[in-house]
Amino acid sequence: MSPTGSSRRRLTTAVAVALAAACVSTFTTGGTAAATATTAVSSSTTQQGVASLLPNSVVIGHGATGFLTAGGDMSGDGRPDLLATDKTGVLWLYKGTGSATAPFSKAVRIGGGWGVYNKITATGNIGGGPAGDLIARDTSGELWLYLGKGDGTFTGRTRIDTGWDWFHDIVAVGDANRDGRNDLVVSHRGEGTAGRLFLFPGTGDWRAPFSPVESVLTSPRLAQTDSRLF
Ligand SMILES: [Ca+2]
Ligand SMILES: [Ca+2]
Repeated sequence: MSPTGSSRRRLTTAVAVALAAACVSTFTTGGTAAATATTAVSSSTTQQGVASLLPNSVVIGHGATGFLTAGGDMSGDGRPDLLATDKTGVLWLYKGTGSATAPFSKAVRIGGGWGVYNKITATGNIGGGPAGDLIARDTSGELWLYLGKGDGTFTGRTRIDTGWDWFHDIVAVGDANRDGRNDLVVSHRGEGTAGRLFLFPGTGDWRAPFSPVESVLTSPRLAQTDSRLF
């Protein structure tokens, strides 16, 4: 079912805000994973004072050459964590500490074999389990769910869909439609002049984690070959 015009505008705004909020980390070239604390420049003396106390960037690790994703608490301590893969396909967990100067603990090895995926996204709790979950797409377009156990590890994977190689980007945006459950936004560049943006509303049920897809936006910008959501 397609959203109405007004609801589509609200949804598009919510998605845009959520996407901006999701972009809290950068993945730099040269094999360095760096978390960047965004510093807003303000004319407010108070805000300037606070901003002066914050670091511009904190290097948290080296050698991550695959995926870097954040967006959920995988360890069950209430603080968001970071996940990264290395060139050998090993997945590493960086537990959030809540400290601006040392925001993540030393990497903990989760396991190997993650090199079969061409997209890994930390979705937060999307399956109704005790902690943040992972969505991963393999090279044949199958989509897999890893339920977080709450101790930094995950259950065995569950295949939740096929044909997801049609999408170029898969981004966890939190609760974009404000129903209390986390969602996914995906894009398709299209074969013509306009690409499309879709919302997969979360259900909170790992056995069927998404409601039917909703078309959110059609735009020529999404058709550009260098366009990326994240
Ligand atoms: Ca955590
Ligand atoms: Ca939702």
